Amino acid sequence: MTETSPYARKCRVLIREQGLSHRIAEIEAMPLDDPAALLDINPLGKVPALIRDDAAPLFDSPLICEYIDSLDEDRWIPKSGTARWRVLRFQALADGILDLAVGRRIELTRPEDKRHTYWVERQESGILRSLDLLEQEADKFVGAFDVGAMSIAVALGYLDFRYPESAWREGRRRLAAFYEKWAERPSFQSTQPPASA
Ligand SMILES: N[C@@H](CCC(=O)N[C@@H](CS)C(=O)NCC(=O)O)C(=O)O
Repeated sequence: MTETSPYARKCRVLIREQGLSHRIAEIEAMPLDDPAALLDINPLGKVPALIRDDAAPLFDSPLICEYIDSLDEDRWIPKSGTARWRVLRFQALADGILDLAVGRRIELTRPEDKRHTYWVERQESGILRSLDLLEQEADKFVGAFDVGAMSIAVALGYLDFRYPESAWREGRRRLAAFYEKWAERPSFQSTQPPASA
């Protein structure tokens, strides 16, 4: 994991919320350095990745969250029914916001003559449309403690971290109030990305 990765943060928050810190160790790996220890367990070269004692390593945060959730009685991903699809849908939307926000940041760090405004604008529009949908549907996840709500809070935290100038709260009162509550939780406080990164 890296402390700045929002995908890793989803897994780290879940580990804390489910009281599993004594069973899962967190090892720092910088994916862009291509460390052999990471490539050995995840050929995609991305974090997070999870080593298990008795089975193949896992990668991709939705899969790792599903695995972590299976280790505890208190389910943050319902096993079946409408609730399962609601939670997984919100996780997919939150992860999609992250994909767009991370992609946009990569695009913006290129030298100006190599940047594609088309992609930056497309990513921006996708983020804004998704935030609007979340504001509209807030009653479906506000007050819930599950992987869907948690992933949304992690995505909003990432916008604050990497786009401090973003006015995502404007016109999205319910989403802003939802995030404030999550940001106070010990699982969020102890997984804050370092201010200097
Ligand atoms: N879909 C993956 C995305 C993971 C991901 O893109 N992680 C970033 C760090 S924030 C990474 O490792 N990037 C290195 C790379 O793309 O080569 C997940 O949900 O875990």
